[in-house]
Amino acid sequence: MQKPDILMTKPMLPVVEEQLDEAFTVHRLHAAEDPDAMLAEVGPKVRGIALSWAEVNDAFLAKFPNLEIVSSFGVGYDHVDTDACLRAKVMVTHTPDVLTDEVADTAIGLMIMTVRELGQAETWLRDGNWTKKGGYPLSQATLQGRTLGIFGLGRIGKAIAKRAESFGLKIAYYGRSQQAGVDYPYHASLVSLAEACDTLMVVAPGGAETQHAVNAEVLSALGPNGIVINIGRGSVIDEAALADALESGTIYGAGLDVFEQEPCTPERLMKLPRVTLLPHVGSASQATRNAMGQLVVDNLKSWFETGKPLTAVPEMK
Ligand code: 8YV
Repeated sequence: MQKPDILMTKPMLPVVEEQLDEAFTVHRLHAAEDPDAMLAEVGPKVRGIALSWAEVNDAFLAKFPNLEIVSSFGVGYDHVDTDACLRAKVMVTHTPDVLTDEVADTAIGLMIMTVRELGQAETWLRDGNWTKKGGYPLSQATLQGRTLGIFGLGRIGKAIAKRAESFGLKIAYYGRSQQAGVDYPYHASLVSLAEACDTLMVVAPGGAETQHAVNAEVLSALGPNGIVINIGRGSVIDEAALADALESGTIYGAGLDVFEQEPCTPERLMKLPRVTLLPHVGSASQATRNAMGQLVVDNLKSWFETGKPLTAVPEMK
């Protein structure tokens, strides 16, 4: 039987590429000398896409008249216009669950790093300041007694909440709606959540609905003891408003794993002392990334073998 033709938009992990090559005829967009010419030639043959970090919209879909499925790497899929995919009758899958614990672990690590300035303390030691100048200055913030406001209590948000409970933090949340069976106090607006907490954990997905949801008003409601952690998407925070709030002392500090224009990190944030910045490493262990990649492969195989995906995005169900 002829192998289905699929397109890969960027290089993927070796374990993924090996399996895709075995099951499919793979066209590598990133390796094409002339991507437009390549798409014109293979576009009509392509039935599936193994997607990482490419935008899928009407114009992109128009190049693939016989496309059946976009199998996207990552749990977030704000780069995929699902309405356009529904119109084009293209299935979209993502890679939930397999990264939940890893991202939650990273979120807690980033929160503690930020509150207790652990990255800055390590730099102090590495720069020889411990011997030259003495101990690192006492952190003016502590984790103890904090209230964690979670923006986006989905799978990852809940895993973060579970961990934070064991640290003795009080927890509250905001999301599109109050969740049945969840005992944490619910706030119907982000400003109300920010008023009620001093540590705002952003786990919300990107996209138009959450664009710049964390704005100057929310930051002002968080207050001078406030710390913002973002492990979701950079677009959810108005970065200029965040830099203003940090510079003016409107809030205390921030820990960011995601940014508006990755891989660029704003100079203003880089200069601030109580800010911890990570290069989008939330899910970035070999084991977890392999598991995510495996799900990209398994969704494609399942689709072409049974006509059903394993982990369709909610809009498809
Ligand atoms: C990955 C992520 O960094 O799953 C997501 O939505 O943001 C991360 O796990 C990304 O998807 C792939 O590079």
